[in-house]
Amino acid sequence: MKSNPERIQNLSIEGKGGVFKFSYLQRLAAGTAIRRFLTTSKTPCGHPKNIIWKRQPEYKDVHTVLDWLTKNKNHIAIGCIATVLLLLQCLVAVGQQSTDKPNILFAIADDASYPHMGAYGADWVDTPAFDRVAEQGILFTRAYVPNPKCAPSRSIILTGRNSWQLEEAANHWPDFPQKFKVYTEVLAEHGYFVGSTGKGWAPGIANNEEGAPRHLAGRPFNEHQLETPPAGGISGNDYAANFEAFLKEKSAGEPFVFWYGGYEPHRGYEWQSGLNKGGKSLDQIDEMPGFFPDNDTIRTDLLDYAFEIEHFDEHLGQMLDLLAERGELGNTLVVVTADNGMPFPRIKGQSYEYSAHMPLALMWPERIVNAGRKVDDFVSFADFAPTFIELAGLDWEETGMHATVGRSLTDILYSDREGVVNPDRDHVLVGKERHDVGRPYDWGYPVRGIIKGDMLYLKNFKPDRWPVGNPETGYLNTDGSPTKTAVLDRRTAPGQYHYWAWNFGKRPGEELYHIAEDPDCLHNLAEDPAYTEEKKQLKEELYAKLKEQEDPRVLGRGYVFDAYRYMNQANYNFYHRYMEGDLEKSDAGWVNGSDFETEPLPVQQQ
Ligand SMILES: [Ca+2]
Repeated sequence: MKSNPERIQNLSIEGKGGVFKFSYLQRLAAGTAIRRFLTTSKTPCGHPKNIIWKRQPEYKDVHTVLDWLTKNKNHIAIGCIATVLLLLQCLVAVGQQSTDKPNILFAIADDASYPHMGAYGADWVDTPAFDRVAEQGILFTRAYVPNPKCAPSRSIILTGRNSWQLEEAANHWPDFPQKFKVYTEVLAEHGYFVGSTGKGWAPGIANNEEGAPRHLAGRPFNEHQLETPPAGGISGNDYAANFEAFLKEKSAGEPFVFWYGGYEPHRGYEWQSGLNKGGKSLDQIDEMPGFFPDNDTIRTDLLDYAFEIEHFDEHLGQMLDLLAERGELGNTLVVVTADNGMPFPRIKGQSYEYSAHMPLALMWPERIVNAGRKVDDFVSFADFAPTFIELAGLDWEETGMHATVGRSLTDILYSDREGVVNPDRDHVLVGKERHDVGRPYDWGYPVRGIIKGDMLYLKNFKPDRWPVGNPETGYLNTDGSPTKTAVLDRRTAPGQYHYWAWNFGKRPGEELYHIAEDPDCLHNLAEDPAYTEEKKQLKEELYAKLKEQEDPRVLGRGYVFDAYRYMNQANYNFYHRYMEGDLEKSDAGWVNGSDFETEPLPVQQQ
């Protein structure tokens, strides 16, 4: 609906009682009249309100109502016309609001690290759709997910809170607390058409009071399937067709919020799909993380990862084209990112630079000026929900959601600046509790940290625990892969032990890295006297902020996170059930049988 306030303001209608002009003063009085109208059962001229409404055939359409009024002007008492016009004014206001509300397309890949999108210069990953969003919008260089694992990452996005503020939802595979309302539920209550396809909030259980699923990412649209997915390991979901089905079900003019949750590039991969189907070559990879040995196996694995990112991107491209064809791209905020770092050792599920640093591009053609900007402000995933709530014209306090630590990104969206737009956005907090099982008593590996400027400080609260899970249960917080196998093999290879130690060995209580110079986070500066003061300041700021956020881990109640039940019945308490022979290696289906150490490991020689 396109409203035309000027036409309404200048309208005159002749009725039995004379000429009614919709004057400026009457416009001013409209608010009072409408409030009175809405709180009484009759119009000023004595008609029950429902008659007025029934007589307006399609009251949502201003022009239809105007036509109806004009045709019926001689049969309506002038008082009623006045009332209808005042109502109309109200509807115009509502109409303008809904026209102004942007649509939101939130596209999230599953397990992709910064900087593995073409726009960041990764030549071995071809992502024309992501690059288009960056060129026609904003490319972010410092977007971080506070907790780099599927379920907690998505919980942060949906609630605008850090994972340590979400009780059970701090963990992977949780029972998502009913008390935490999410932005999709709020927008659905306020006129948005809400849906999702692919991987929504997962994995875990999120039910309402009646025990029915809440569908936190939005009502699923998953009916359409691909005839043949491009490679084994790639989902059969025809994401773009399901987005189209969603749009077809939406009423004209209704704003939408849609969650495109690609299952890619989550493992598993079809071995050599990047080489054989993606037309890639091993020498295209110009950088190899320093914590991996450089060999053809790992390069091949990386290309297979790239091939899956490209599938995610291909469907994003189809969605952008579809919106453009429908004329809806201009007023759609498109957000493209991933939930956590790539599914490789020392990355996904850890708290390092590759783990938490995410690709992020936003476009909104009608509102973002100076498109093609690069922005260096620190952005946290807790910032998404406040952005969407503000764009929907709502105050957070009225949503019923718990208080957010995020900050709406509109200061960046509405600015024309590149580089650092808002110097206050100078850090991000990170942290984790339990991800995958694999330690005695389903313990987690608690970490908190802060990324500020060029530095990453991490506090490991339980350095006596195995950071990726116990060796005898297969290091379960790293998905099985050719790279994982290659690194595990290095433990006993002469002169290669350090690869195993970086990826799977125990860690000290504190870590400090200069991520600009050492993005691989290999040179721990925590005990370097040159960094004593800097470390102290970062630690103080971290603890002060965590206390402000009432994090149980720094308030002496960290044990609550270990006590929350891991909700996957198939493999909760995996350590004890496996060690006692009740479970098999194959019950941890995301790793390989060869990942389990069969001999007790020697004392670690770090
Ligand atoms: Ca993930």
